[in-house]
Amino acid sequence: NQHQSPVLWFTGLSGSGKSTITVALEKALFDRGIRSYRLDGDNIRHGLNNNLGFSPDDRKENIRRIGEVSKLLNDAGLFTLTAFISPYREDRDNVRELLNDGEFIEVYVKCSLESCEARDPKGLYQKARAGEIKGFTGIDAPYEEPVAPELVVDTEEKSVEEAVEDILAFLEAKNYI
Ligand code: GGZ
Repeated sequence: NQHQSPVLWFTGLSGSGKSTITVALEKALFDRGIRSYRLDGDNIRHGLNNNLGFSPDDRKENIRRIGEVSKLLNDAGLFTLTAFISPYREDRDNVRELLNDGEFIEVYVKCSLESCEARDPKGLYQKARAGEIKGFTGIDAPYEEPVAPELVVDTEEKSVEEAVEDILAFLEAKNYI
């Protein structure tokens, strides 16, 4: 099990901090000589998945494809860090099934809707409240919390640096790094 490259699957509401944490984690891993690759909306939803929107079916297909890409990156020996809301438990579990035991690390980026909405970095919650965006996660579309994630990172309690430290400590304890 030593130095097995995992897929770190970050899930949580919009504005919970998934992207920020994966960017900081990528750097921290790089500083330790570990190459990782991040998948997020910028390199997936604008490319491979640019034909998908935010309906339940499209989100399902979004996550399925990201799962398959993660498996390929993982096969190539890279640490893979994914930052998608991935609101449906079943879809996340399907990715878990796709990978070998121990290769899927579900990281729940926990942050209350109230805090995410207060942060509203892109003004999307405001638009969703105004009815300008329909089917926004947490407002009028569901988010199914993980039942048994490998890790929970509470971004109301912890800074980005602390979150990264916790993740590194987990990876060390489990001999991934
Ligand atoms: C949720 C939406 C929506 C709707 C656009 N619901 O804060 P962001 O902007 O950067 O993160 C959100 C991102 C979610 O894309 P994902 O691929 O992670 O979603 S999923 O896993 O559910 O497929 C948000 C923006 O896209 N966005 N419309 N209706 N987030």
